Amino acid sequence: MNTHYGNFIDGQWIRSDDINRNINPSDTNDVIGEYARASASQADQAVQAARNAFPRWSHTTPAARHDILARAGTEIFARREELGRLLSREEGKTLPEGIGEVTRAAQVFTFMAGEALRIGGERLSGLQEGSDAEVTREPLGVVGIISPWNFPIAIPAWKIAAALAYGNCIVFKPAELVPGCAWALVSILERAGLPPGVLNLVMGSGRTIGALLTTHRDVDAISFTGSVPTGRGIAAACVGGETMKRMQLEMGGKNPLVVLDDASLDVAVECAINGGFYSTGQRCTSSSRLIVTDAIYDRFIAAVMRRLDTLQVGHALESSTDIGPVVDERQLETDLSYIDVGRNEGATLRWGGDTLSRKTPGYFLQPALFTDVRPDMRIAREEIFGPVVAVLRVKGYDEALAVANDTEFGLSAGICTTSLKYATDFKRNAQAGIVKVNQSTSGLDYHLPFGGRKGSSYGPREQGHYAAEFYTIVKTAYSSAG
Ligand code: TXE
Repeated sequence: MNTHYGNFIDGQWIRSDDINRNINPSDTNDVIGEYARASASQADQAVQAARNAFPRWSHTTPAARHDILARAGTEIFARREELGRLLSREEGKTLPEGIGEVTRAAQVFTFMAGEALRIGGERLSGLQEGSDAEVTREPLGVVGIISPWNFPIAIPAWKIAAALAYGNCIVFKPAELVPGCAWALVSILERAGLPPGVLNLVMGSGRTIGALLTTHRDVDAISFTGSVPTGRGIAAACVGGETMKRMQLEMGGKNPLVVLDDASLDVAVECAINGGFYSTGQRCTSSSRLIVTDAIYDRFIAAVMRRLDTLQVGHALESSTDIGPVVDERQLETDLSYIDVGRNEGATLRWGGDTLSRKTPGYFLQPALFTDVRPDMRIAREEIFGPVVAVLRVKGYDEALAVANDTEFGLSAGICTTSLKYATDFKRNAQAGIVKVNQSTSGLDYHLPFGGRKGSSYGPREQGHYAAEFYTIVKTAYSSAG
């Protein structure tokens, strides 16, 4: 008998006969639990509950909001090994990666607890004699949070913690593949003392429950992370219905890592391995394009392949594993089809690319390294979202920058160089929301703004103090002595 996990609506855990079996991608015989799928009418109840809870929650003291968020952060941190294990079991990243992600979620709650206290405004002089002006920030109302599978606790954490810190109520719809971390997070926030209705969990399909949130008249804003096509559809729904919703969309990436002749080889190889292949390449900030200049090219490729020889692909919970499985069968098929596309386009598959058998049935894929990739090939242009990396050879820095920017995306961009001149120029001219010098394109700090440009993102940044730009609305008040 598998454990049943319900939805959370207006402070009640609600069971359902319609269930989603949560399967471990490292061992498809392992069922983590049965998670209730919400119906459309339950999602509607969740929105109403959030709407009803909003007047009181938005007027709670900052201290009360701080204490709830801080208690949640403390519990997440104390349970990081157990929750990290759950995360690795349902998503497939390695146990150290899973524990690291849970630790990050705890840090986000602790930081955002402080934001509840730090939220302030400005006082200015008005233009009329005796007139004062105040600019303050108020919560938006009900926020729909729609999250992807690749960071099952960190992404919900940075959206939920920010929404709550600034006084909003939430209906949260996690990705179908990772309900376990979502359920655990909501149950922690319930225990931390959130009043009923402030945070509601509706697990279920994007096309029904997610779409309902994006068109619902009582949802004021949507924060979404996921794929580009879904993001585009959500954007149209948010402005095309009865209400014009505020939205924040974090979507794909095709992030370049430029390696110049003067780079430290060790640093460049570690950046490429970490950014390209860790977390099974399933990060929106992954370095899926390595853009390498002529003189270092052969040494760099040889060194990357030597490192790939040392990496173990296997069960996410085994201590010897460096790279866990692909998240599910559909994503594995996508990865394999792009490996075929790369071969058919004339790129050279220099390393890996085959599926692997392990003791348990799972979606194990060798990392794939393609060389002789041209900028116009699909494997250089489209987000694959797997451990498949394209290497593009260029003559020098100017060509490297042009190739790096030749993409519809603009999330993260990295350069490995010891030249101050090129590092400075790259920071100025890379068309990306995040630029890294001698660091992996992945791996971000929770107190700094996160988001991209071009086709990668739409709307204000997430994380840090910048989260206030999305989760609050500005009010300008004028007053004179009566
Ligand atoms: O994303 P989706 P999925 C990319 C990556 C991956 C692909 C599919 O390329 O292969 O997306 O992943 C909900 N209205 N990224 O299927 O479909 C859905 O239920 C409202 C990149 O997870 O975009 C889930 O909760 N919501 C990305 C969320 O949207 C809808 C991270 C994301 O689902 C909806 C993850 C609808 N019509 C995947 N349809 C990154 N770059 O960070 C679906 N959803």
